Amino acid sequence: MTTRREFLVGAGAGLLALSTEKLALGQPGPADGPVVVSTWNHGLPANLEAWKILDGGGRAVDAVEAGVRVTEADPTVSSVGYGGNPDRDGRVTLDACIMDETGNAGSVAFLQNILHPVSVARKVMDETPHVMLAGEGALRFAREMGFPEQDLLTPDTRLAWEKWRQSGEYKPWSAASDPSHDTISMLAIDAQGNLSGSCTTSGLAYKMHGRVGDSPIIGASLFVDNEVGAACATGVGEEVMKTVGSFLIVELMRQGLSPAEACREGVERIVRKNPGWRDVQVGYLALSRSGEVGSFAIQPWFQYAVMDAQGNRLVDVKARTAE
Ligand code: SD4
Repeated sequence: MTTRREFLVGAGAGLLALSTEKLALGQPGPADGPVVVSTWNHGLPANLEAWKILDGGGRAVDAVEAGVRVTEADPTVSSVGYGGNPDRDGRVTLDACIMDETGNAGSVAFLQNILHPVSVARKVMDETPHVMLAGEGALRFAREMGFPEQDLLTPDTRLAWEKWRQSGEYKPWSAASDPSHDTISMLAIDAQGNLSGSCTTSGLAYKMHGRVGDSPIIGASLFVDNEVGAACATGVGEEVMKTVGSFLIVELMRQGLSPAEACREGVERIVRKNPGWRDVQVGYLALSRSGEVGSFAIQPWFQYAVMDAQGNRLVDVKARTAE
């Protein structure tokens, strides 16, 4: 099969210019084949799971749900699902969302004791007339849908929380020297050229009880528009929410910016609004309808994982503080 790269190289400058022009009009051609991208290095095993569905001709929405479930179940990932850091009261509270190619979306916020919040978000999307359920109501719905309850605190996260409690310093946003953010957000294109995305997290470590971040907010942590592309976020959710980051990035792509340029502008919006921007981390990741991937972050330690027919690999992301 001819890849997009071979096609562009073989077609010469004229066609390249044409494809750039189409992009500028916000109408990129469809992707050559499936692509999945996700935040951080735990995106590698998550991508593999998503790829099983994409490679078999399945839907992107099924792939992004299956992919992040791997991270939710992994006790070594301290900011997602089982083994996620608790809030300052010692409770693991989860935020997650999912969005499909038709613009349908589902989300859960402040959900406790459920291993797979992304699948509850999927049920909210598929089985209810609503987009978002929170707290006790989300838990009741999860029970009704047959999700089992379990304690998500592990011996390791309990120990770390007890240690933190001794000082009890409440500074969850002071992320400049703390590369511990590791929410997973995932975007995918399937063989039909359809886009979907997901996001799931236990949020900032030792946050206030009841705090909800960007991760369940459609438009903040995640946005998908099948005509244009998709974007997602990781990092300090307050900054992402205040700038409606993922929606902003998709809209900038619609106006002709590449995914990387749009992610950079998403970061610039935070930099311009918040004089304390050097103390936070936010990483954006975007995927255009044509399969182009781009990313940009405030701090230099953000990485994303990308998988396509060429394989699964980790990419270091350019950062604003490194400029
Ligand atoms: C939040 N955005 O709750 C999440 C945290 C995160 O990498 O992404 N960590 O604000």
